[in-house]
Amino acid sequence: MKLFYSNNSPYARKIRILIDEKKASIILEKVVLADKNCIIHKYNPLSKVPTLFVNDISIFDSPVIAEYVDHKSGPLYLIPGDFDKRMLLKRWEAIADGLCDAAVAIMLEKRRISSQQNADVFEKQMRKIKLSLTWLNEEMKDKEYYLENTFSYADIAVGSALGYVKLRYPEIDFKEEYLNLHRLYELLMQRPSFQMTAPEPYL
Ligand SMILES: N[C@@H](CCC(=O)N[C@@H](CS)C(=O)NCC(=O)O)C(=O)O
Repeated sequence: MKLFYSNNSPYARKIRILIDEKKASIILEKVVLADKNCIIHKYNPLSKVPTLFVNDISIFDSPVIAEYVDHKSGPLYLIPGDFDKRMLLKRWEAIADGLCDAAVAIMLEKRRISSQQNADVFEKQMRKIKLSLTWLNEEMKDKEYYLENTFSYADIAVGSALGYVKLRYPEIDFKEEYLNLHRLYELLMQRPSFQMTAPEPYL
């Protein structure tokens, strides 16, 4: 079983953290998406990371991979089997992924030459980021972890998104504006799985 990932992908970081937390035996292979001949083209028609290759098939995208990894590497399940709890968790993952989508959209817009950049894109995506952070922050009120105050894949998904937003927007003062999320990230960063997958500023 092999996971293809790239260094600072927040979607891939979720899975790398999950793999480490579950002590799942999966080989990690780093790819560079910008390479024209990147091996990912062979494993995923969408050429995206993360991609999991197992039993001669490729599995994507990250929510699907997470289900697979958690299910196949029990018994400490980080995604609950109970339907209602699972829906709460999936909903959190959806916000976390949406947060990453907005942050990535701004980053891609910034990479365009300045005369082609669209101010509306920045404004629209930044609004999504701010509203999502406000929403998540409110949901973490009086809690240590999101789901039943117990560490789960919901915290991994949001923690990974927070790490990415912090990397790309260091000007956002989490302690001042989103204290509950600041506390959550500090707590998560005490875990080796989060420490060893922390995004690298120069990439
Ligand atoms: N919804 C996907 C998003 C994955 C994604 O967009 N990954 C980015 C890296 S952060 C990627 O592979 N981009 C390459 C591309 O879109 O060509 C998931 O959750 O796995």
